[in-house]
Amino acid sequence: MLKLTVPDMNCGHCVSAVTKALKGVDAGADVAVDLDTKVVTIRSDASGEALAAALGKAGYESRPAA
Ligand SMILES: [Cu+2]
Repeated sequence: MLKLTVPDMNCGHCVSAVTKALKGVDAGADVAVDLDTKVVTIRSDASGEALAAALGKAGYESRPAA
């Protein structure tokens, strides 16, 4: 399981954009977004690098959540 902090997420639109970007890498990924903490929890076989790169392409910086 991968947890990424995505500081620029602030509304439902961001949640769907982030979710869509991650599912573009792995359609079967399990994505859970917590807008309060801005943490995205991802269950996927894809690499963390590939997932973070897809988020970057969608316009969202991310870093590993503590
Ligand atoms: Cu938004």
